[in-house]
Amino acid sequence: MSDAPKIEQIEGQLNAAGLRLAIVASRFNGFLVEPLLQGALDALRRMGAPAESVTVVRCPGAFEIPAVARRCARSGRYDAIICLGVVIRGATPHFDYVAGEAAKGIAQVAMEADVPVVFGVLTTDTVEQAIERAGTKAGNKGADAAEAAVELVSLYRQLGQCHGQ
Ligand code: INI
Repeated sequence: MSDAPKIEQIEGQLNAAGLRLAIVASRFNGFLVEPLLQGALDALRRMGAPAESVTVVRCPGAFEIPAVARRCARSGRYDAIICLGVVIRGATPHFDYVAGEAAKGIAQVAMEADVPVVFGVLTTDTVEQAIERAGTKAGNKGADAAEAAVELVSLYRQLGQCHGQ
């Protein structure tokens, strides 16, 4: 038996049973956002959230995701918001504005919301890199985002920072 003091550890559980979840999915690069969405839905189902507990909210592009996510968070209807989109670098600086605003905006919403708001937006240099992260070589970032959301709901509840707590 060690005499070392026991360190308190708090971590979230991956149990989505009973949770109400919103997925904000942008339509731009839809052929890549769709596998992210399917990955997220599959992960949620495996964690115990049936399809009826999930609402998919569509928006035009990644630039619009933060404003839509903010409204979802403020509605009080959801235990977590999962943001999904794909931004691919082009020949102009447009990418930097769209990707930057999406990342900054989602982070801002996450900081002010009472519920977890997670970033499942791919920002890549090429279509190939996005394909790799949308359910092929490098996993599925939609599924990863869904797991992060469910873990954070549990964590926030333990920390007493979730709405209704
Ligand atoms: N939106 C994306 O989601 N991904 C992109 O790669 C992208 N590019 O490259 O232009 C993009 N643009 C649209 C943007 O998100 C807004 O919907 C549009 O500017 C209207 O506000």
